[in-house]
Amino acid sequence: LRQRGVTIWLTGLSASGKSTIACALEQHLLHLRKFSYRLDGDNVRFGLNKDLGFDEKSRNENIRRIGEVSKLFADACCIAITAFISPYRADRAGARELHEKAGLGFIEVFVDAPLQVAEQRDPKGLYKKARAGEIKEFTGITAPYEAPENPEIHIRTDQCDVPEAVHTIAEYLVQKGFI
Ligand code: GGZ
Repeated sequence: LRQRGVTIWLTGLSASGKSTIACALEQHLLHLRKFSYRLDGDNVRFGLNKDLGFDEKSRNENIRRIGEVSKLFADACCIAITAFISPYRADRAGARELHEKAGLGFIEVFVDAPLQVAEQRDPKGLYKKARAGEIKEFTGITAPYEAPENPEIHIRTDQCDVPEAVHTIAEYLVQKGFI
């Protein structure tokens, strides 16, 4: 039986917990011997998308390309996990449409931490820099984040830990027959 291709699309503010959850989910799937691949800033923004910045047009293009690449992974019967802010609803809808038109699964996961919580975490000091005006167009501060209205999964990272988040996503995958 071939694995059904699907993309698990994590969206949320900087420091909301996307990368942490994506890594833990990838580990979990690895233990189950499921073929998965994680796309995040480290392997996309420094390679394929190194020509792109953070203005609105660049983010649109960033997400368009990631949508196409994750679709290719899903088409290869992989479980693609993407961890990008993806702040614009229309861009996420575009990625979803690409998958659905190709008969591939698309699971939008809202990794939800209140701005105040994300800003308190500030693991890289980026919020502080944004408040000081040292980073322009910073999501949540000086650039928009359009929260999902109907995500398949909604995870509140200020109310649950990483294993719980992974469990929620894995349960959904089982329920829908992806794993
Ligand atoms: C938001 C920024 C910015 C600006 C640099 N706004 O917390 P991080 O550091 O590790 O993750 C953030 C990452 C966001 O890149 P994405 O490709 O996920 O963004 S988008 O989907 O909107 O295209 C943050 C860092 O890059 N970063 N400048 N201005 N985040």
